Amino acid sequence: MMKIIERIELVMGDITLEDADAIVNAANSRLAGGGGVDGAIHRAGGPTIMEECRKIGGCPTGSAVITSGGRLKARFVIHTVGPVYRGGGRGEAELLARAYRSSLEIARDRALQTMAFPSISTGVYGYPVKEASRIALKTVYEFLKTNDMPSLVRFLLFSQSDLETYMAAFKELA
Ligand code: AR6
Repeated sequence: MMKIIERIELVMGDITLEDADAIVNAANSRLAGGGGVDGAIHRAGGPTIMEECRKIGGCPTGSAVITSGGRLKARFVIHTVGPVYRGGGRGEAELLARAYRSSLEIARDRALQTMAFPSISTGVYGYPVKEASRIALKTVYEFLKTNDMPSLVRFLLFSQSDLETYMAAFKELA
């Protein structure tokens, strides 16, 4: 049996270039597109992703939906919605954990082997990266303990500083 920790990778880079079965988008609840990683995924993947999002219609905070990957290398995009950070006392931690869990459940149910996450909620939505990284890694770690799929989860961090913050949280895991 592969150790759980070996099924999690942290790298710096652009998630739109990832060659995974699915990449995760940090979307908004209207699935309306926007800036940040959402804008980058729709630009790189082309208009079919937005057409599918329109048909789906929306996604509550903490939930996730799946579309094709359009022109991306990734076969699918899992769109999830993290919480807007409002100080931490409004259930943000649980909602952020749920966003990760919902995405992982979709990947598992589709029998996807590999998936890549950005750092959900830590851009426009203002979640402090240190706290968010702990929640992200803990949630993925706990999920992988009881699920064989996905077999590999990669975090695509967009800056050296985010990568370092995630690496520190990763060391606290096991
Ligand atoms: N690859 C990987 N990470 C990226 C990329 C990329 N190409 N581009 C940005 N990031 P954000 P949120 C990082 O703001 O906080 C949108 O408008 C970015 O540096 O994309 O969940 C949506 O429509 C940051 O570390 O997502 C929503 O309205 C991380 O991705 C809202 O923003 C997340 O930042 C969601 O806000």
